[in-house]
Amino acid sequence: MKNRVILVLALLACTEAASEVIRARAYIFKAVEGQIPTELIGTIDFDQSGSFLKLNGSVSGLAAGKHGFHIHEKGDTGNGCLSAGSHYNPHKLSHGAPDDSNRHIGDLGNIESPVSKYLILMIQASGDTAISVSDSLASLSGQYSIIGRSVVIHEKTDDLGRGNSDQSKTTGNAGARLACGTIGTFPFPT
Ligand SMILES: [Cu+2]
Ligand SMILES: [Zn+2]
Repeated sequence: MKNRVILVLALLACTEAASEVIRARAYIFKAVEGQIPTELIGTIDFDQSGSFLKLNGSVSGLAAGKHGFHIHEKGDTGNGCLSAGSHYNPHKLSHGAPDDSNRHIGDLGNIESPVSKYLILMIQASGDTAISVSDSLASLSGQYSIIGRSVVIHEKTDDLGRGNSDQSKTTGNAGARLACGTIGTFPFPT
């Protein structure tokens, strides 16, 4: 009897561990002023293991340098990505860096686009921007899940709440929205 109880508990533990990995994806579209974006410029995969969230993907066409990278509260990418609303911030905290305890859930810092190797030839060319971000606050599960919300990529560098601008503590003064995509669950092949 005791062995059977242990076996059942072990099986339950396995099921629990297996169901802990959650995946999602955001197809990233280039923002078009006043419109719903339609030009696909990248994909970002989300992979959650316990409280550890990993984002992997790439986006094309971004200018070299750092770009603010956030989860915004709504999944609506219309009106040039403005319909996605503000940074996802259910706890009403200040904008900050990913490492800060006082930050929005959506504050994932910056992604960085490499300087194109063709710049020396004065040819305007921008390669793909690799995205590799991890976070342990934003999550694909629970009450504050980011599924159904949006990823937004900004024109400028997010100052991580440390700038002089009066927008520093709300948006990181990251400027216009260049691209966005809704975070969704899809039937991933196994
Ligand atoms: Cu943003
Ligand atoms: Zn923020």
